[in-house]
Amino acid sequence: MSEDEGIPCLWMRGGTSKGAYFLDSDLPEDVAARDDLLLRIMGSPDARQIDGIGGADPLTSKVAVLSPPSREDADVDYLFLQVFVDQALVSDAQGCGNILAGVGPAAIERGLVAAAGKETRVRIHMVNTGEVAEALIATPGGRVSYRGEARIDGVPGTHAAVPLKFEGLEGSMCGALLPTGRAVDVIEGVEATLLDLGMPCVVMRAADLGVTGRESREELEGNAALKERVEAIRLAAGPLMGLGDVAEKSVPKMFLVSGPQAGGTLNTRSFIPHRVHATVGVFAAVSVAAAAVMEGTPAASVARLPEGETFVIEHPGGAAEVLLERDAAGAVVRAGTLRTARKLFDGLVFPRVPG
Ligand code: NQM
Repeated sequence: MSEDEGIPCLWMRGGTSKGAYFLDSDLPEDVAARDDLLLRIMGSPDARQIDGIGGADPLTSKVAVLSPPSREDADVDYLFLQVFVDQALVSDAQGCGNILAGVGPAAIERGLVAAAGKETRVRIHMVNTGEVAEALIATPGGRVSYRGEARIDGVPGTHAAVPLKFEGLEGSMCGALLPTGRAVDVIEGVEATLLDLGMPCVVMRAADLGVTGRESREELEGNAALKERVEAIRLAAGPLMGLGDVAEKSVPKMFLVSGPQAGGTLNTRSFIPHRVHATVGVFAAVSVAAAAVMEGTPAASVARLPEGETFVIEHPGGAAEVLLERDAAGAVVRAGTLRTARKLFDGLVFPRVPG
């Protein structure tokens, strides 16, 4: 199909993010041509993304590319791409657990996966990091249903629940849960945990950076000195985590943690990495929860640990629950969370003409 005729696109909310879901077969095979097309579709680079469908926020400038499974233990392949808003950059150097919530429904909508009974289990190969996630999708009468009673903070109303389960997330992009071999490093004079349980993250005490950790997204984004310091720490952490030069990457995510404010495990604000997250990333929340159970870490020093497996990660829009199942030695063997997703629009997208 030529660009002038439009490209089939599903526009969906996945968790607390929003993105364009494509079939791989509808996009150019050449990666540079694909990325150029996605920039033009989203309207990047432009702070307002005015000539594209992106929402002028990293959380609404996301892409999922779906294709038939390349492994036997999966039903569908999912490649996540972050389309930068104000830079001509498309990055596959992270996954995304919020957009993941829309992958099962999108795969069924597009006929890549057949609905099977009232609920369809979809095993999703997350191509960016190599693991397989499992999602349970409501499919009464053989069609995806988005209606239901599940509520997640950061999204108005209730929707069908999309439970997600993960295994083997350690070192998803960094090769090890603790890529420096230590639970605490000191960077630019700040204690930090550099870890990767599905998402490379740097976890620091908000107080060590001169803030309470209860500030709004806008307040933190307006604090130029803080942003500069966080970015300096991020640029130093990237190579230590085996990620190389991260100047043009959207990882690691930078977490400021503080004590719980609403009865949860701990309170977070995250730079992803230049804007502040309106809520919290899924794999990022799993990683921060894991940092909280490591002795001596900044996260452990502020956390109120749960009795059971449910960790409540507070964020600017409320809280997200993540489940961590640990073995006798304390290592996380399984993780999970509950999200919702919704089909917003199904049609053809018309990219800006190049040049
Ligand atoms: O950590 C935003 C999101 C994310 C990532 C980001 C995510 C995750 O909320 O799994 O979901 O950190 O860029 O969509």
